[in-house]
Amino acid sequence: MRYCGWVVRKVQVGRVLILEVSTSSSVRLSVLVFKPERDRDFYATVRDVDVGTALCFEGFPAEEQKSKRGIEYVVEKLEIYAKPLEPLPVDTAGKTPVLLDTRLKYRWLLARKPEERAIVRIRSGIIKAAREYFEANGFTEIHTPKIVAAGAEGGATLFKVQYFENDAYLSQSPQLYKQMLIASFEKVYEITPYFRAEKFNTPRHLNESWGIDAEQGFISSVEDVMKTLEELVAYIVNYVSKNYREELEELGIQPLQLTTPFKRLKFTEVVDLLRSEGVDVRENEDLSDYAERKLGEIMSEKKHYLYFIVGFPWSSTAFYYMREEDGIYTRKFDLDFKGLEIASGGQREHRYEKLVEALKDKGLNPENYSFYLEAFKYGMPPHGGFGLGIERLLMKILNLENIREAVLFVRDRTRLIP
Ligand code: AMO
Repeated sequence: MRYCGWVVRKVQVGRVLILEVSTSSSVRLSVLVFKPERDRDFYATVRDVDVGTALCFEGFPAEEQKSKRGIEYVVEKLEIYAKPLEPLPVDTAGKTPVLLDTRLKYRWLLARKPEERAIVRIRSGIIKAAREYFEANGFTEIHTPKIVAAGAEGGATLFKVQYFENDAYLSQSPQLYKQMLIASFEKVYEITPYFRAEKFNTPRHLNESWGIDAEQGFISSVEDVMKTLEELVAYIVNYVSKNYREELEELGIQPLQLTTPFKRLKFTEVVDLLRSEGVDVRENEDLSDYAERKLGEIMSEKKHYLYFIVGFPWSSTAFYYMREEDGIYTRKFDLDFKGLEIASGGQREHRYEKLVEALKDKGLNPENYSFYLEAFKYGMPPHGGFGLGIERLLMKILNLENIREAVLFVRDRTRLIP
């Protein structure tokens, strides 16, 4: 076998030279052991190698595995590809701790470290699992525009771009487009960036984040959509637990095994529950971060780590969620994972007249949404869907404290490079 990677540490023990190499084949390091009498041909070359060097080697695992840091190899062939021009700005061997700020600046380089690599690999595992789930369940993958003329999630968080002679925006969500496609597909999904000009700097928000969006038609109730979401999340989490054992171990995370259904709580029930614990909550507003966290504690005590909150008040939601007959509540839900919202979704308003009314009620001009509204004229079935935040899910699976750790190149209030 040929392995390629980068030297993260070089140690001399007596006359034995050891190179610790980070390769793509495993999150575990490859420990290359060179003994002067056995490896005379390589010895001079290896002595010259610095931390950071890119190399490939062929070899076999040593009979006696003594290193705790990785898998020991006896090298049979060695090719040096590139030496570093200067010492590395960060310690890729993981011996020296790094501040979050430095970590975010050099994530692309620190990804040579097993822990950082493990996070990136598990993130890619989430995407793989989601695709597998959707493909096995009759969903078609779509791509919708990221430069758009109208927002779906409220004007305050739109990034404006100059689109030739017109004003345009970066897409906050594929919401309008995925719904339009329910005029021709029963089930669609998209793995997509969300661009949101949220001004606050929190451990849970990014200005460019990624979502797994789905939309399905011909539903009989919002339950059909919740079922898809809980199945998807359980599939992803169980897939990661099964296929990323080494990565989870590297991060000291106990693999989770989820079973469905997840607990469902009515929004009104949540209000009562939180009030009974002395938390200040309003009936007509979304839950605050504090209330969400508090609910997470209450639910964790009952061993409910993932739970839905269903039936948010109309005054707290976007225009496209279906309103109940009472006009006060909607068929919008959130899915929370230990006190953090990881997804939102719901049943949509599919009746043309009601949708126009809803836009007006939210102070929006239906004319700006005419391209979207048109899709509701030609046989739009009852439908619903959701958006699942990839970084938020990864954060919860790996117990990350800050959402920035869940993404390789961070876009937040102060970061536009790298
Ligand atoms: P919502 O705005 O709740 O719903 O977004 C869906 C999920 O995306 C994640 N998310 C974010 N993650 C990090 N930083 C952000 N700034 C950010 N914004 C959102 C969260 C959130 O639960 N169109 C609807 C979904 C639908 O109804 O289909 C929507 O976008 O995990």
